[in-house]
Amino acid sequence: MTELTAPKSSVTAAQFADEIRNELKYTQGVTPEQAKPADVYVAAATAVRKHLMDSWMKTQQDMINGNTKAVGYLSAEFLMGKQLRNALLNSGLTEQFEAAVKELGFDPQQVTDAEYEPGLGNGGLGRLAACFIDSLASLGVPAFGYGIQYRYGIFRQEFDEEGRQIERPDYWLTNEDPWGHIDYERDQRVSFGGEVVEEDGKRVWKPSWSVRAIPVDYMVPGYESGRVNTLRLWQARSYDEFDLLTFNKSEYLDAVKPQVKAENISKILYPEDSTEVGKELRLEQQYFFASASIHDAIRVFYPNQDKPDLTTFPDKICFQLNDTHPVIGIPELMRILLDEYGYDWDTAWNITTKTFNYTCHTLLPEALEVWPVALISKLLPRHMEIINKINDQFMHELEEMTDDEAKVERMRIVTDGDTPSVRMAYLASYAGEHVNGVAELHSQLLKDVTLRDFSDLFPKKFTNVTNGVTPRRFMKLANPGLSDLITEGLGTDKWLEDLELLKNLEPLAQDDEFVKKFAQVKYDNKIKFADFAKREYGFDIDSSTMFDTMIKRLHEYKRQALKILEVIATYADIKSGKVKIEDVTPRTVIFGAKAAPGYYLAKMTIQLINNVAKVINNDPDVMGKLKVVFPWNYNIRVAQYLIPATELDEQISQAGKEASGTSNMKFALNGALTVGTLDGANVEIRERVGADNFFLFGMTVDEVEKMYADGYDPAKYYEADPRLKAAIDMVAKGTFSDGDEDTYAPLVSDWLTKDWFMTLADFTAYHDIQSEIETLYGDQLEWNRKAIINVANSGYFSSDRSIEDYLERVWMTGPLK
Ligand code: Z2T
Repeated sequence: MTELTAPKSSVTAAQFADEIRNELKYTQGVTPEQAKPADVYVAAATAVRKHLMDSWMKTQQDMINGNTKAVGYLSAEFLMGKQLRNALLNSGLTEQFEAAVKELGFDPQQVTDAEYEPGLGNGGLGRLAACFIDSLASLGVPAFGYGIQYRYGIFRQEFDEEGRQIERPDYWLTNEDPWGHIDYERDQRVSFGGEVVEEDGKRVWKPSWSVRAIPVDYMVPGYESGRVNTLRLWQARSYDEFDLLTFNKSEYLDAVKPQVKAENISKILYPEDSTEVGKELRLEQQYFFASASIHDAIRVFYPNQDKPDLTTFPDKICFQLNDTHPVIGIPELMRILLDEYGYDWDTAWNITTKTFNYTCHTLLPEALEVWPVALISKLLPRHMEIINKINDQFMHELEEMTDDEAKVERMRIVTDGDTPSVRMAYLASYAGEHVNGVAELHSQLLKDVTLRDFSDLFPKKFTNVTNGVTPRRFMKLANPGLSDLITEGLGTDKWLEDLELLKNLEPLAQDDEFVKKFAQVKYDNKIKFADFAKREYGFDIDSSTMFDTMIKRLHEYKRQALKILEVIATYADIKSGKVKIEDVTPRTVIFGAKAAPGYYLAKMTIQLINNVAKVINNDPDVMGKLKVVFPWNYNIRVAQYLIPATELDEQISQAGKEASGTSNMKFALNGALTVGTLDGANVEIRERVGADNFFLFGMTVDEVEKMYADGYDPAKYYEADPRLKAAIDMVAKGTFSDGDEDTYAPLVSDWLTKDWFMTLADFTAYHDIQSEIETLYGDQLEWNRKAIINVANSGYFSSDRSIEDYLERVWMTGPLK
């Protein structure tokens, strides 16, 4: 007989209920009768954590004693989402939990709702880190995630009366966090400032202030692997010495200043996604977690050794730099080896260059981190010396390699000029053993454009690892209906560990019975989302309409403007009578997006979408055929409801701008069809699911480049397409601002005169593809066949596959033996 459900823990529901009662009493101090759902949540979390404890301890032991190189995933962001359901799934306790909670008189849904979602990331990059540590644990690879335990995560988004975004602090630790545990006495001192002096012919750093980095550990349970890895997030605290020092000078109020300064380091996540913010505090954060993590790895792998042989360090662990945020770790490891352990430069360099690898997540020049030499010198003077020396060494090496002086000059890690600066991507590309992009097209463009000189001279460094997503959270947990249907269709649930097995679903796309079941699952998910949206937001959504979704950070390059302009154009067609209301395919257009608080045009786009919604949703002429909804505060929880309910997925960035995208993968795996450009991982998704099962439109990278070169004039497109003109005119004339023509003037002016991401140039093609979409949608059987083919061919986009690629191409390690 085939096994249809994941192996369970041998614990019975009754035993688990007792464990919860026990935690209610001894942790929460309440009786089951007094308990609130939040108490039951904390109790269940504490209980499940105990179930994971033996595996966690054994994994740590095996990691230290075994001979398998570990991975340290250094990331400023880990966007984990809620933990309870994931921990239950991976420990085989889901059914026991459901039964136990009901026995105690509670609704499991209410209990899991009581968990506050940790939002320690901005978007794709942070969620990728979370998917990767899930896959590392599931594959049994010894690994640490290293990051920052921010006190405030990504802001909570609200909309005001005018539809504008309001940011509220996300004080996520107000409630109990049963998952994070301080690892006492494993703290690290991280120092800043001061000067470097010459002592006995050696350079010695005399910092002026230090903070305590306290590790808070989170268990990362693997699915069916028996392994539990660690996510170690550092919290900044002050040392008591500081107030004593100041206190002695009897400056009472000043006494707490150093504390405040120290604790500020882990206070808040910077809310910018793919835009650089050259703030001092941000560099402090980066150094804080990079330094603490590297020291921690030395402590873990060379326990109780005063004079460890660190030439073996690259055999113990390799660090993956998740974008440039932790790149200051490179000069930090050099400093540790040179100054703390007394190695000579060449030995230190040899160790360091075998230890780090770098993943780049962008192509936008404005997103590449550059730190002024003056700032680094002030904050980390010894590191600046080391970076300068690395730069000198690099320049010499380059002069040996090439006669092209202009090229050597272009490749400087430390630039000269008015504001000498350090290019962190260049530092990482020189010192890192491997450099990778996050999708085929992105990696190619890195080699051809962004890091071209580097790839010319060091071609072997460069590789691609296409992103992936964890099927445990984004299929099994988010979409139990589809998961059960897949398991039924395949006769096994092994696909959750080997997602390529989905391929065997492909024949079922021709089985009408199966297709109908699939359609029913999708419909049920739409109802579930509509209920959720009613409960949480008060929206009235008609589940018989097409669910058309665009969820991602709000960015000009992602082109939410293209989507909303198309909606407006359709509305204009309805108002003018050009389109008969009977001929409109009923759609619910759903947006989810946060804008960086200082990103003016992005915030204005949010305001526009909200006001388009207000007008269209309330216009009787539309008869509910077209509806725009914008659930505020889009996060992992919303994603888990929305992605399984979506039928049409919007991936409409300007070609060459989206490094990969990962929601595109989640949508394909949950049976949505994608309308998209040839950008990021869309290219690979389309290759796999087939051109017939993907709605392609828009300019290619080459066409975009040519248009920039020839000079782009958006006004030409405005004049040429009457629908586009009508839509922009509506915005300009105040249809969505109570007649006020100023409200969106900056946006309109940008569209007509700049339009850097060529929204207007792609508008007509985007509209044309809509009729194809609607024709197909009219044939539900065909639509769902194509959706199944999408699911069947997207197994490649499991983050397990991404991790296997990293193991083979970058880390050169594998599972623990
Ligand atoms: C981010 O989420 C991404 C790139 C960044 O470049 C920064 C952040 Cl915070 C510095 C995204 C990419 O935009 C997206 O295409 C990609 O799928 C994701 O990282 C994961 O690689």
